[in-house]
Parts: sequence; C-alpha cells; structure tokens
Amino acid sequence: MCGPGSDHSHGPTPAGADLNVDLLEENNDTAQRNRLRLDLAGVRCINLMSGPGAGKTSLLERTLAAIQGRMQTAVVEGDMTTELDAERLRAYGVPVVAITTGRACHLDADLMANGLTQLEQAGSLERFDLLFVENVGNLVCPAEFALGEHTRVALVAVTEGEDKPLKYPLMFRCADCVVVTKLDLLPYLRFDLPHLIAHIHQVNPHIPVFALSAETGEGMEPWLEWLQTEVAGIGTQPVVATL
Ligand SMILES: Nc1nc2c(ncn2[C@@H]2O[C@H](COP(=O)(O)OP(=O)(O)OP(=O)(O)O)[C@@H](O)[C@H]2O)c(=O)[nH]1
Ligand SMILES: [Mg+2]
Repeated sequence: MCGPGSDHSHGPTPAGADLNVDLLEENNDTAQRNRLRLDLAGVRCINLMSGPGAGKTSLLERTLAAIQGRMQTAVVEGDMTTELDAERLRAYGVPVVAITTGRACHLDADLMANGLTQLEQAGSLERFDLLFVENVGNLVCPAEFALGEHTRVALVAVTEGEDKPLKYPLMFRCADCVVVTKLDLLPYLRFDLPHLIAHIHQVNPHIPVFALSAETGEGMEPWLEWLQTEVAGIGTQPVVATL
C-alpha cells in the first residue's frame, strides 16, 4: 500500500477520513492472511489493474495461450457484474473464479479470500504456480486495496492518452510493472509513446515498461519472459524496460 488514501465513501460523510483508515487497515490485515495462504501453497499472485477496457482480459487470453502446459495457472476474475470475462478465460482450460462486486469499483482482500477458498474447494492451491487476478476496470480504487498479491501490473492503452500516469499517479506508483497495450493502433492515433513512458517514469522512476499488442502478438515475448522470472520468485530484481 502506498500513498494517501482516497475517499471510498464516494460521498460526503463527516467521519469519512477515519472510516477510510479503518477500512484500509482491516483490508491490509486480511491481505496479509491471503498472502500467507499463497506463500504456504507456493503460488505467485499477479494483480492486473487498469481503467475499463484497457485490455486486461485480452492480455490474459494471449498469455494463457502462450503459457499453456508450462505453468499451472488459475484466475480470479473481478467485475462489477456479469461473468463475461470469466467465460472468455475459461475457454483456455484454466480454473477461473468469477467474483462480482455489485456496486464496488474494486476487489478487496475479503473478496480475494473468498476467491482463494473457492479455488481450494476444487483442490489444493498448491497445484498452481501462478494466480492471475483481473481487477475491476478502474484506474483509481483498485490501487488502494491490497489483495495479498505479490506483484501488481498496471495496464494503460495507447488510446487513453499520454497523461494518465500523471492524472492517476497512485496506480502507477504502486505498480511493479506497466504494460502499454494496443500497440497495433499507434498508426491511427496522435499519440507519443516515449512521452507516455517518460510520464510513467516520472511517477515511478525504475519501473519496467512493456509495450505490446494482444491483437497481433507484437511485444509479447519480453512480457512472457518477465512473467517467468516473476513465477520463479525473482521478479523483484530490476528488469530492463523493453523500450
Ligand atoms: N486493437 C486492439 N484492440 C485490443 C487490444 N487489446 C484489447 N483490445 C480490445 O479492447 C477492448 C477491451 O478489451 P478487454 O481485454 O476486454 O479489456 P479489459 O481491460 O479486460 O476490460 P474490462 O474488464 O471491461 O475493464 C476489446 O474490444 C478488445 O478486443 C489490442 O492489443 N489491440
Ligand atoms: Mg476484462
């Protein structure tokens, strides 16, 4: 957890500030218990976060197809409503737990604990090497709520503009890696990729940045290599950016 808490009351509550501190502290305690469960089972957990539609599910689809048979993987899929994304990912033959949050714009540690329990009910967690979490599409709140994950990946699409890391710094400051998505659309946009990367590094100076297209597969290899180092538990070492 890093940075000051934002207002999760989403409205004017006189006791809002204290409520947020309590809420986040309680969440952190549960997240630590989740982390222990994952560590005891030897599962590496990666939390994918972005604004709506940046390409989280598409990146997971490409990734699951690429690592099939190499890593035992499961997914906790968070959405406010529907199992549409969960269904997309089940097509790749991996266990997917769908968690719908209702009105909440992010997953929290309690929901994550529930997801872990659902995976356990179908067999022990130890059978997995890697657990992906796709968080609810939102560039603000998911960054505030630790789930017990080892690694956070922030995605930003080239269609979103170069300014997003400056406007939503917490998401990029708390990430361990940034994936710039939809690279195949660059020829159609007035968008400066080095400018975006400079903004990412302004907020989080040494963070690795990968730029790729889940549509064409361009740029997938460096991301997959990074993923492999993560699963081996050495992902905290600095990784050279691909750009
Ligand atoms: N051209 C292009 N389109 C992409 C790429 N990745 C995703 N898209 C498209 O962008 C749209 C949203 O992609 P999703 O993968 O569903 O995005 P998401 O982040 O999972 O969306 P939410 O879960 O709703 O937040 C879909 O129409 C995808 O086909 C890409 O690399 N290139
Ligand atoms: Mg999705």
